[in-house]
Amino acid sequence: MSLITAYFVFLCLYLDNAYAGKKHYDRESRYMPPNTSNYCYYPERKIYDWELTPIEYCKRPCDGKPKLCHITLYIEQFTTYGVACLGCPEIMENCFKYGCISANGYPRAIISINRQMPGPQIEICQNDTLVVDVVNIMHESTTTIHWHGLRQMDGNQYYDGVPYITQCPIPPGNKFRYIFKVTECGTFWYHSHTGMQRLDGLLGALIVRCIFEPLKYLYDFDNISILIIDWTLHPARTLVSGFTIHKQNLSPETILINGRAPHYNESSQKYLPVTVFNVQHGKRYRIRIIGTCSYTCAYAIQIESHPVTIITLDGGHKIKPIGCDTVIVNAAERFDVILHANQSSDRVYLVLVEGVGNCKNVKSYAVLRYNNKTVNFKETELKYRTMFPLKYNRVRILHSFKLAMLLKQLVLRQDLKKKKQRIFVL
Ligand SMILES: [Cu+2]
Repeated sequence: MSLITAYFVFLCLYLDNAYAGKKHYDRESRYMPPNTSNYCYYPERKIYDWELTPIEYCKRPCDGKPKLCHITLYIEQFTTYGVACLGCPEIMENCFKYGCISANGYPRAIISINRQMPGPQIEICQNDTLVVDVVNIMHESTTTIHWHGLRQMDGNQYYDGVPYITQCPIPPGNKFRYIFKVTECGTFWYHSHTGMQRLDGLLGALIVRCIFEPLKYLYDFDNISILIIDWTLHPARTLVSGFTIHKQNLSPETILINGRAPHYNESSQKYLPVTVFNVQHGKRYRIRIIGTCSYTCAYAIQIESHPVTIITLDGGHKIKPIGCDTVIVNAAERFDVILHANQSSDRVYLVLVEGVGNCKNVKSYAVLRYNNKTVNFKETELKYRTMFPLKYNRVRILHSFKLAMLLKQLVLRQDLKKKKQRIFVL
């Protein structure tokens, strides 16, 4: 009897190995994560069920107890300044309605995530396991999501989001589950890695807080992210078709800060709301600046009357804190800075962004206010028009930029130490 049992066990093991071997060399399975089967179905569309997505579930002080964070991202063809914005800006609250992506005040085909642009900010702790169901409800495009800055190690390579390399692109009407443990911490972001979908808004912030944060003593709050999105009035595919060397200086039309840019609506003589950041007087804020931009230009960022201190670069790379007035951000770079809210709380301040080089005519702003002070968007708009070009040494910037390209940060930081006004280029 025991001989028969032993024979049966060996037979099972043999068949299992043979199957695993076959699977390993199977051409199709190269693109599939282990333990999944090919599936193709149209997801059940419970319209608006993303409103119930517990995106806040993992946002917490990091105590070293890892969580499993399961969220769903619905990727959809959508529009800016669409029906949900009806009445905006005459009826100001409509500009903040769910599904209203006011952008720069013009309707434009985009790709939204859960009807938001940028997509929902994912906030987790180091060592959490992220489970993201990406549901493609676009009609005609495939998609993938790349988690920018995260090294997908230890079997996570299937979830890096590079179509045809690490996964099959997700066809319309299908979903794909990304599942990986996040062992790094810092400021990251996610975006489509398919075609030019990133230029159409398929992006969002991914904040991974450290279990042990040695720079915690430098700030009181960690709740502000600034996403710089370069924006055009036309969808990306219409811009790049026939792209030739003659069009290499292609520049965006405006810059969205967290999805909003200034705009004057002539028919109603009203001003579109821009993004407003609120601070409490006397407190110090960790601000995560993310270059969610796509063009070749860099962008200069200044927060009026508020020099900042840079503490980390590109995720969790900590540097010796360095003060500066202007931060220059290129596509995909991240800067974590400290802002001390120590100015007069009687007025509002502008967060100014301006293109560098070929994009020097592109500018935008957001508002920094103290203690929930009411913002008059007409006043801020009039002030904003007087504030450009930004004051910083452009020659030095370009010079520094070349240096940075050659020698990365070392020489540049030495150079900055000698100057009165500090500009930071990565
Ligand atoms: Cu990226």
